[in-house]
Amino acid sequence: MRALGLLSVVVLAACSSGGGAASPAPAGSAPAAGGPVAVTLQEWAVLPTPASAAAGDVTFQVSNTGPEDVHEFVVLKTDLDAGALPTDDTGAVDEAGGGIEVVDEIEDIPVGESQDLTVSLEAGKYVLLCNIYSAEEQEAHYEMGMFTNFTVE
Ligand SMILES: [Cu+2]
Repeated sequence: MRALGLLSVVVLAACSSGGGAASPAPAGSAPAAGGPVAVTLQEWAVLPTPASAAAGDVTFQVSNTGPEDVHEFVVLKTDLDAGALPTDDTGAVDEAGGGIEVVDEIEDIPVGESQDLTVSLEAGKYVLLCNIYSAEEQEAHYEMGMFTNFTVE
């Protein structure tokens, strides 16, 4: 029994210390920490599943389900709450504003389409949002509710 216990400890250690980007997850393995994050963009929400990820390379699989508007996907590193970001006159987030740092983004995802974005994230607090402003409709998608907090552990 004792030997078995030791063995499992060794196996766990080997798994957690392994890898980096060069080792793809084995096919058929259950999604775990480090798996992709599915994100739905819609009027008016940003819905990540799960709402957190392990530090390292994180892949967001982003789908715009509309039903009508083009959306974008922005990853911000910030300690601010998702609903309290600095905004400009239109109500869109000021991406050069204090306390936020743009990590990366996917611009203009048409309704019904999906795109992936892989970014290297350290542990901390993040915000995922759509920062489109439609002059025609005078709608800042951020103001309409397209934001959410996201945690990297
Ligand atoms: Cu949007």
